Amino acid sequence: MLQVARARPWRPLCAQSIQARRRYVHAPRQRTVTVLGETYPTDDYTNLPPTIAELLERRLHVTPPHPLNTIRKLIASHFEGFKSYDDLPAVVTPALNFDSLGFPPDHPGRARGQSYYINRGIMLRTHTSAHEVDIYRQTPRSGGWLCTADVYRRDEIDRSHYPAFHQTEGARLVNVADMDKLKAENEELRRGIKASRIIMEDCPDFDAITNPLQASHLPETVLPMAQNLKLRITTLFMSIFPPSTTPLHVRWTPDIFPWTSPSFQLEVRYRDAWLELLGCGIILDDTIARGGHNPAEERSWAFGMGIERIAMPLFGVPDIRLFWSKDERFWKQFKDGQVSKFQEFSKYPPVERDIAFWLPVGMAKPHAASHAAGGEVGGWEENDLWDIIREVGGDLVEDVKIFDDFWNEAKGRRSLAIRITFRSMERSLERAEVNEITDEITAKLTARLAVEIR
Ligand code: FA5
Ligand code: MG
Repeated sequence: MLQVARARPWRPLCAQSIQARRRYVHAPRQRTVTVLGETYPTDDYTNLPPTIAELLERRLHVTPPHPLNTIRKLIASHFEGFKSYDDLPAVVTPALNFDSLGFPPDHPGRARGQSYYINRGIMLRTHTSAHEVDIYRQTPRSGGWLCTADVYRRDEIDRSHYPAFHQTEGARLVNVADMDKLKAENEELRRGIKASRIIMEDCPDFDAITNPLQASHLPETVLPMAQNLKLRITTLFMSIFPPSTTPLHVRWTPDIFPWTSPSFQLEVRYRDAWLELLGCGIILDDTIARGGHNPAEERSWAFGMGIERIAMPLFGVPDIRLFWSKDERFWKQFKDGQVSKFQEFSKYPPVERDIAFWLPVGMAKPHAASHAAGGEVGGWEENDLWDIIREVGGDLVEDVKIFDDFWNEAKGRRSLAIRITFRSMERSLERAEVNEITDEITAKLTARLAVEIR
């Protein structure tokens, strides 16, 4: 049985009274946390809510007929000869998740505000790249591999962001002596793309200042790799998305990752907006060496793609929460290995509730730049807010927006107002239950974040 000992893993809509829940709000931290049957000591870093710990048991990406399992298999069939790793545990060390990839010590991704920690030394992986170095060590020269897994991030709440999601990581090693063969392969792939209806907006393969080649790399051993990376991924999407009247429209843009250079991102046009599908790049020599290969002889590209982001347009799933549904009206619509259009169950009405509050005295003034960098402003961590709302409201929370944010000079305090949109995928919500959930969110915000309700 999976449980987090510091909290009783009650369900958001069970019949417990508000009083009992208030006792939970004030419960002291327990000494241990049990995740996937293992018990770990907690410390001042522990921030894993029971609602998230429960998700580790779902294993959606290897459970037929779930769409994510189908996507995983479709990707694997495109990368023939690549070895698949689909069963690596989500509980990892920060050393594996960050250090092995050269994340600097002050990288924002390491903050408690952005990642789920079981304790200082153990966390939930935030990306499948956590396994790169270990898998390279098991990969022969000129080999390729894929790894699909559930990953966890404290993130905002909306239709395409969820704190647990799935990624498929893929990588290919190529010997520097084989670049001519690679160029010939690229030509072949290019011909396939020209013959298809896909619209692909490319970006330069490197930029000397903003997206450079590595100092030890000659263009002739990197540019064919960068092209191969983009072409293999573009042809993957060509093969996954059936030809339709509206051609698939994707665009490449430069990106930045601590262990790749040059680096890229791919987005797809979906419902009149750009949806980010993946990040990728040419692996740094340091990481190649940590993975047991000789960087003077082997180049590697790697990508990490969000597979819900592929499944949403492919299966027509309008909201990322649906992938976690236990409702048989969701599960019954799919057949293992087959792509079919999801039929929305009748759409139930949303219910909105607003909460306005003062942040504790001493919190810094709002600051646009640090907001953009991840929401941590003067000790105020927006992700704490999203987690509490998600912990209480579970999957009934469709969206949360801050719609008012001001500084009161006289009080020397910052005020926020948030609007929570509740909607069930499965039924109409009662006003009373939404009120009860909202009251409980309010109680927890007050107890845990020391805010003052206005
Ligand atoms: C990464 O996670 C890198 N590890 C990718 C990578 C691999 C780069 C190998 C270089 C080499 P990023 O943070 O951009 O990158 O996430 C990758 C993809 O995961 C995104 O493009 C998006 O499709 C998906 N994703 C990210 N956050 C969420 C979320 N909250 N919900 C659903 N999907 C998400
Ligand atoms: Mg990204």
